[in-house]
Amino acid sequence: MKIYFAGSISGGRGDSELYAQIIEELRSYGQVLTEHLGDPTLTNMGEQRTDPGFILRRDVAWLTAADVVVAEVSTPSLGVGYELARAETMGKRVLCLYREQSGRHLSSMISGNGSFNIRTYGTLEDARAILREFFAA
Ligand code: 6K6
Repeated sequence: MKIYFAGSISGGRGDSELYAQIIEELRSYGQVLTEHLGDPTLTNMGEQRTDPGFILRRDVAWLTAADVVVAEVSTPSLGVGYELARAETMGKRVLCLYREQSGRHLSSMISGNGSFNIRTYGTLEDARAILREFFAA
């Protein structure tokens, strides 16, 4: 099972520790192609020396190879939105994990998309239970 995990980079790295914990959990279900997203040393500037065209081609190749996509969508991110749209076109199974936060709401472009499995959670334990359900289905 190849898993493409999507989470914010330039959109903000406030949830990077949570991404690392979700990635750790995802490892018990398969190979996570995008493990770098949980790297606490990765800032919202990304790897500035890396050619953006290279990153786009590599990430789309990983997305193409993935069996499922799991996106943490609590921090709004253009890149995650783009990946979700590409995943939809590719017909991938997609799980979006969204943490309720006061004063914020998930973009209607994501919440209104019936082809995504969108689940709201509070704690990491909740997220683990959602992942168990998603991978058992
Ligand atoms: C390389 C290593 C660390 O940072 C970099 C450079 N940037 C990116 N590297 C890998 N994936 C990226 C990079 N920038 C965006 N992405 C992809 O878009 C990731 O797969 C994320 O799911 C998503 C984040 O988009 P933004 O708009 O928040 O950056």
